[in-house]
Amino acid sequence: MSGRFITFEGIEGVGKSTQLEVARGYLQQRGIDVAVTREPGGTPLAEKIRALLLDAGHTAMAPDAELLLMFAARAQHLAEKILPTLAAGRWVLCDRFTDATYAYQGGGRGIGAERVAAVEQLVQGALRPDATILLDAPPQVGLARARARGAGADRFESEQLRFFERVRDAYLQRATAHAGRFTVIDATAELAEVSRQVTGVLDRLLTEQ
Ligand code: Z5A
Repeated sequence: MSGRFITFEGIEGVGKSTQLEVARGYLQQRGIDVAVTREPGGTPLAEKIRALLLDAGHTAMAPDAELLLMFAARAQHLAEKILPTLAAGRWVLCDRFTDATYAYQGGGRGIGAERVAAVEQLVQGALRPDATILLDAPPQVGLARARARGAGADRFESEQLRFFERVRDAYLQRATAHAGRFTVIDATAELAEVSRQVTGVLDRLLTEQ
């Protein structure tokens, strides 16, 4: 049996990494073999592309170069990790995937969904996540949480609030357009409540097994 592919999405600081760990623990307790990974990145080559993408010194990166680097990293990640892991019957929990490209490059950078869809088709064919959890919060909330950690801002984190508002709008449009795959969770809620809703999504997937 092939595994399930679950992605976690949302703007910066909404709690994706936190909830990925909650999901990992919950599934492992139920005997599910889980692999946790992230985008851009997840393999040595894709992590090198990630470093190029996040480097705040690359101020002149063209939007199409950013789009293609995201998908170059994704192509490697799919070939080397995601597809073999699913084929081995393991579940993959991924911190961001192509919905992030629709949101950040399509919405935030203004490239538009059609250009993103063209490259998605080239790189992924029909592959889509089985379920996507969108942690939704106003950008002010996510940015405040992320900045409280005190690390320096990368190339995306250096963007203005308006950029993150466009990203959030694009995510919510994706969730409406693909309502069967997405679950939108209010990420401003208490941690325990967000976790309860995340594990509810996992329970649904487990009963479909
Ligand atoms: N990017 C892109 O443009 N296009 C693409 O296709 C892809 C990515 C795949 C790297 O992302 C950048 O790549 C990203 C978009 C771009 N840049 N941005 N922005 P990343 O995923 O590596 O980085 P990130 O989104 O900045 O992750 P993050 O800052 O680590 O956020 P998070 O994982 O969502 O949050 P967290 O670390 O779990 O939580 C943040 C803090 O909030 C932490 O102290 C928690 O304890 C706290 N927290 C979490 N939940 C709660 C609740 N419910 N209440 C209170 N406090 C909470």
